[in-house]
Amino acid sequence: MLKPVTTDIEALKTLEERLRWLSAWTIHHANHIRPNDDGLKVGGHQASCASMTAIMAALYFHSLGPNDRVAVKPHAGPVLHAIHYLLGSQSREALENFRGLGGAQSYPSRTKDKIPVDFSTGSVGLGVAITLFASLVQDYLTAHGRMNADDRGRFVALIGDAELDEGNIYEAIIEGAKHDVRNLWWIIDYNRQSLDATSADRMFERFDEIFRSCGWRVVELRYGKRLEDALNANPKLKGWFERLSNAELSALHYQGGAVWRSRIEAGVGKSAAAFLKQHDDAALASLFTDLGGHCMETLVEAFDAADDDVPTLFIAWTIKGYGLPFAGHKDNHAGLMNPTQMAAWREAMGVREGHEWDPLESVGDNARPGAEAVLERSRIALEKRDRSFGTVSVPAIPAPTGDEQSTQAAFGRILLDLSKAGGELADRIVTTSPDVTVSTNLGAWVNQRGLFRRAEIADIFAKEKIASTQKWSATNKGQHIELGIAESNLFLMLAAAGLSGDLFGERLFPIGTLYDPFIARGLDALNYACYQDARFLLVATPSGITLGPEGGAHQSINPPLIALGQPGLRHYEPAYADELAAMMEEGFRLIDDPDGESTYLRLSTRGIRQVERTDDTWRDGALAGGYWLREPGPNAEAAIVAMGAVMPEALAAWEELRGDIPDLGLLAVTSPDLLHRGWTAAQAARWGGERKPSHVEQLLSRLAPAAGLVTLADAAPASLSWLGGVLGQRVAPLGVEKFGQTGSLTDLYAAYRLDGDAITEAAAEILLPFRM
Ligand SMILES: Cc1ncc(C[n+]2csc(CCOP(=O)(O)OP(=O)(O)O)c2C)c(N)n1
Ligand SMILES: [Mg+2]
Repeated sequence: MLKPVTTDIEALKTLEERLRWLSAWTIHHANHIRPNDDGLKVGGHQASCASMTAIMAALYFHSLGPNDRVAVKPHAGPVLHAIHYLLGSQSREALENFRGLGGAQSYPSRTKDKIPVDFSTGSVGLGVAITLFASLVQDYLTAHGRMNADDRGRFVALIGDAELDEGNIYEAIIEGAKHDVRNLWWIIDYNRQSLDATSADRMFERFDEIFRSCGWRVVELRYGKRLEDALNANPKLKGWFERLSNAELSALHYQGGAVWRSRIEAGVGKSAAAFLKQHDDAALASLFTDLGGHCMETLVEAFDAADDDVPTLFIAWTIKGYGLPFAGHKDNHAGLMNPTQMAAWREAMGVREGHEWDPLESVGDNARPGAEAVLERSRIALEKRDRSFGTVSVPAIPAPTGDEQSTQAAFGRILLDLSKAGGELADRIVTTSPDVTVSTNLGAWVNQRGLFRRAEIADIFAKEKIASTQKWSATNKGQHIELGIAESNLFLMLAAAGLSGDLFGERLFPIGTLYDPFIARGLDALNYACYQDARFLLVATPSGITLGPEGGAHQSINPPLIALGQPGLRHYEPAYADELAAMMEEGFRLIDDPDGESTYLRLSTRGIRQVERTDDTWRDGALAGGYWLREPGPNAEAAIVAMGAVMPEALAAWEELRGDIPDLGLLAVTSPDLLHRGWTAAQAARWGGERKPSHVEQLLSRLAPAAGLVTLADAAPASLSWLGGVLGQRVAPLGVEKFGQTGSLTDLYAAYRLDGDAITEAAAEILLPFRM
């Protein structure tokens, strides 16, 4: 890691003040100065920023090197922007447009902000945990010889103390302990306030124990130098101070010197008399704000001391709203200084009116060269490496052969074939699963490519010659990262591995597998991964009531609807193995395409008879969201529209009904998501004068204008029922609306109306207007 030649504490303090000013001013400007045409509160968090300006100054202007990556506490976004403003990498225009369209984002965003943001944050806890998985990806890349060990960086999370209530943090550190993660610094802005109020005292010291037991070093920065000296000189005062509850302490910080004095007199008595005599009220208030997270010497010393790769938790005591009029007030989370308070503070900071945006305004001639030198040094230290990471060619993926196949088995087969064939793509695939590796058919791939662990782990069962189809030894060359059952971790792992090109200059092709209903378990982390534009394949299998005897707790209903509303994630639901092969090829291509996205494959364990293909014309349609599996005739009054594992029922019904409905068509939908997107995009384009119909419009216009659609999906019927809105056709939607249960396929399809009888009845219903 690149370190500055000298440590200039005074310059860092100067820069800390500038960060506190600029972050508060950016928020103030957006709320009180910029014209506001809709009357909505713009907002921002001046107190949350002031809480960690010293920590961030010490970090960015002293400790960070070019390979280090940081997840910034969401509400300290304006401090990150101020840092880049001082470094010259953020424009005044973006700051003036903070929280406006195209301006600096409220919470750091990799995709929307113009400054380099390593990890987006916003949903508290997730930004913290992703750093752990990014460190694991770094270890993976170095072990695989894709990254030079000297280029390894440190992953830093700047954490609000209330974020420690988020369970995903503990799920992550438990997984991290198993994988012996390193090069992590998690720094808690321990201001003991959350959004609503001051935090509960009962957790004090518990966090240390939790982290220590997961192998972390815990460094508590409770006192600054001045306060530490004063308290050490007076043990009674120290004892009294340390017994104050979070609420009492915050209230005192808000109330100020006179109240500190009377409380100390009452609580400590005579032995504090000399101490109180030496300090006037202002000095008292200032002394007690000298907590570890505000003391530059303390911070720099602590960061310098942690120069190994042991994962380290810093608990830096701070005051929420440090230096601002509402410091310590329990209601200050979204509090904004009013113009009068801001003007008074501006005066106190020595900022001239009209010069509020000047980067080094109020920095005297003596201090300026030092501050400029530190900034210059930091600019060099933070310069990002060139991250162009080339492209990987995706080979054609042949469909597995076999008259009867399930999409889940075909998935396992495709990966096995890819592994055997070898090549660049196969070598860059990294698979991961939360304890469902075997049951999602990743087993054969893992047997070929092995589990990844930094330190080798022997397969005891194999060593003892106990028969098993599954090899379970791990080496640092393995390509499967096994996770415990914590689906949130799966998505954070996919997010980190899916950003590896940008973070490390090496593209990986991550594939995560889980059971379809448990997407809901990690949904926020999935959304978080997509929000950052991480690229991966998500293979959710098995799905739906087609799971039969497994029962309702494992039978998913609504994931296709989730996918329909999830940006950055393309849903494909194949019925046949050749469709799946085409979709995986497309999914891999999309991972590497700058304008691509991630892909969600919803698969099934139901073995179904494969269709005979006479040509390849189905392929483009399947990749675009649907194709006519049985072409409609010229005057089709109806079509069956089916998706995924229920295709045999649709085909059988088509055979049976086409005597009565001669032009009946069967539309295989492979992605409601893509069809819907294409539909709305075509409408938007028509608004702009372009008249090209969308894929779904082209498909459905093959039917008579008043034709009816029977839609069929092993999922919420709304996944397909919207198709009626495209050309105004009648729809009889079949699908699953109640929780599933155990049963044979025949029984369940009959009970949930996914069988031939249900299709016939539904067809009769939609044909009624024609036939009356
Ligand atoms: C998952 C999630 N839930 C709720 C929120 C709303 N929220 C934003 S900040 C916050 C509390 C922040 O407290 P803390 O982490 O201690 O930060 P600080 O005191 O430094 O502002 C809450 C509840 C959120 N951003 N994300
Ligand atoms: Mg807090």
